[in-house]
Amino acid sequence: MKPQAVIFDLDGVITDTAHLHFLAWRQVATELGIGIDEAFNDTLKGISRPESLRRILRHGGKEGVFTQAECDKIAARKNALYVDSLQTLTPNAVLPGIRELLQALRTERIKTGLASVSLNAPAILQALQLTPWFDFCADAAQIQRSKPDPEIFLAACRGLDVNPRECIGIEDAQAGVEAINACGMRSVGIGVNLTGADLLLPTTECLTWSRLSTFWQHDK
Ligand code: B16
Ligand code: MG
Repeated sequence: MKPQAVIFDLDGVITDTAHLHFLAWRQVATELGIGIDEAFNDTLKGISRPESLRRILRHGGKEGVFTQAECDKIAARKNALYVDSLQTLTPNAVLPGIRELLQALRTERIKTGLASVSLNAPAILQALQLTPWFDFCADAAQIQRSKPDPEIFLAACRGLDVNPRECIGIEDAQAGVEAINACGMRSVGIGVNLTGADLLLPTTECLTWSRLSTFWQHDK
């Protein structure tokens, strides 16, 4: 028995753009007189851009200080800084083991999907030269709710025409693991500080088809 599809998160699973998000948010936050560090940035993983800004303002005690139009402008400025930093992204930035896994899934005829809430996901896949390896990428622009809501994973399942219960989801963020679990998929967490994942692997290097296949057959 094999899963019908494997659905990937982008940031932290396929490539590590979390640091680039951090640098852009830190610059914008500093301009607003708010300090953020990498530990705080970890809590923004898998969280949409507007919701990330809300959390940063709350963190800095500035919730409700800015109008919606001002918030939109701040978020746009962060995105401009972030998009600029994406110019440094090349195919070398694909995390270890990911290309091999995508190759193995194609050989096994298992569908592949992307469930990223990043509006920049298509450009990132393009820069990594990974676009042709995905059968369907859920469109973050159509999503109303950020992870931990399962909406983005369910959209990926719909686009792939698969049953969530027959799929594996891979995530590096706590909110993402909760989103996978909430739609009945089997969850694989990447990292050490995650709770609730059906399978927890320390790095993407351990993310082989052989490991996923054993997990699917024995832990399902
Ligand atoms: P953007 P994922 C998420 O990507 C990031 O983890 C999160 O930090 C970011 O705020 C969010 O995308 C939105 O990204 O500003 O580019 O639209 O983990 O769901 O792949
Ligand atoms: Mg992530």
